[in-house]
Amino acid sequence: MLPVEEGREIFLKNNQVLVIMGSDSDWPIMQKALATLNEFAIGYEVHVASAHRTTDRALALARQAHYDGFDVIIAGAGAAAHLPGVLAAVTPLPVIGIPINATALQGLDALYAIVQMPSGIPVATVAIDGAKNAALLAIQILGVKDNALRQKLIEYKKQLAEEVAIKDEKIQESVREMQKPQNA
Ligand code: C2R
Repeated sequence: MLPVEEGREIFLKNNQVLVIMGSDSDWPIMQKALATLNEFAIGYEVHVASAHRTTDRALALARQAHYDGFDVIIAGAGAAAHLPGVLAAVTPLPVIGIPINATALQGLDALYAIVQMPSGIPVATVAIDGAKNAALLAIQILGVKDNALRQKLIEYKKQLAEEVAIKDEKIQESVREMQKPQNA
């Protein structure tokens, strides 16, 4: 049973992941997270909201998220990326931050802003533009209590390993080719 705060509505939407990006300019990168959530058939809702430009809206989304049935928040932002940390400040849900490469500092500004959270308010930070990993981490969090999803993750990792084995075989062929005597 979800905790009920006075005056707050509970409205379960059956979407497990709330995705927020600081601007629509983050969309090309953020789409990669959505593609991975689609691959695992995870329901999500997506919004543009900014801790700087639409502070009240960003706070409202984060404060409402667990009442709406979300389990994880993914937040992507570039530049002085305060968004993920501000969302994390007002939600009990885990927040995964994606530093977006959006300025002359090529994502380092966002990386530092997201990863260097003060003690007490963690944000799980993935690589610069690492939207796919953000989705995978969200799915792994959801998989903690969902055996079917965990099984899908096991299959996914097997598939990754098979792809590496195929790459290794191709490289072996190239190496054999290079090692053939030249003027045979
Ligand atoms: P524009 O392209 O709209 O100028 O945004 C966005 O995530 C984007 O990467 C440039 C960059 O600013 C970021 N942004 C933040 C925040 N709001 C927008 N870092 C925030 O509240 O942290």
